[in-house]
Amino acid sequence: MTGPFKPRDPRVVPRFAGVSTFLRLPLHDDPADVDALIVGAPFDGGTTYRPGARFGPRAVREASALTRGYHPDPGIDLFEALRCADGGDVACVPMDLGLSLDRIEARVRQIAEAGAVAALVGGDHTCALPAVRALAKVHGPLGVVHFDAHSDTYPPAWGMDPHHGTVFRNMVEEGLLRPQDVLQIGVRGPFSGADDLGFARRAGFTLFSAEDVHRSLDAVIARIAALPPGPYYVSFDVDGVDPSMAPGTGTPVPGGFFSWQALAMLRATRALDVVGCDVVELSPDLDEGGRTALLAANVLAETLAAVAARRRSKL
Ligand SMILES: [Mn+2]
Repeated sequence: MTGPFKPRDPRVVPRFAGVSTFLRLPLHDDPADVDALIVGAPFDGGTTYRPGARFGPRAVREASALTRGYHPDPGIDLFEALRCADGGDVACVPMDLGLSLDRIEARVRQIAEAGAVAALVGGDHTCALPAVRALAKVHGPLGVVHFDAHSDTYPPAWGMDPHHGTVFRNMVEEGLLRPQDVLQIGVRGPFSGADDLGFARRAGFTLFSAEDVHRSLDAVIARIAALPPGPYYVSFDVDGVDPSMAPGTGTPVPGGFFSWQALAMLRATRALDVVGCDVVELSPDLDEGGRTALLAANVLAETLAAVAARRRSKL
């Protein structure tokens, strides 16, 4: 084991100075040395509407200037409890979806085989598919807590499968999930048709709309905490959050949950064995004042803090 894996001290190096990294952490390539490795997946070739998520990792690194380590709930210093590092970016190829997904899968598999949690910063949601492929190979079928305006279980588009709106269907079809342990939170209409959520429901997913979150946040949190044992993946599409708080995304949908509700729900994942996570669909060119990037950076920190709290509870 090497390195302290701590952010630079902001009272020594100002937050606005230096080279940007995820959560102001050191760059470190080898997952064997850390508990969690954060990697960028700068790829948006699976996008069906407004592109730009390829610039997400870069924006999250810059927004990470304002992230901090001590989380008062659950009372844990993320960087004391968990050795984390910025593992750089996967070398995605902008005009080759298959090659890009293969490279993401290889990197996530390397991280998982080293025994570390893989934290992916996208990129569009297509990036979650190779991540889950890799994690399922190492850990077996996964449960998922999936935050999103969309179910992403939709049919191919223009003959293309996968794209960023198909990946949770692809995961079921490939046998990568425990579908009864999948929660989709924030999904909302209007839809293209009455059966838009049919695949998800038939697969056995449990769905909570954004309105469910607003009306019954505590029930949603309780449902997350009550998920059965097993390995889990946490997938966070920033468009689950209301566009007023997360405008920087390609396919916004009004009526989303709020950022504080997102963070509260992420905290509930401390009840789960999370082996991988992502934050995806941040499109910085569409962001106003960088607020969506700041949200994404905090989603990343909150998810890892939950991982840290889970480990502490098992000690
Ligand atoms: Mn999505």
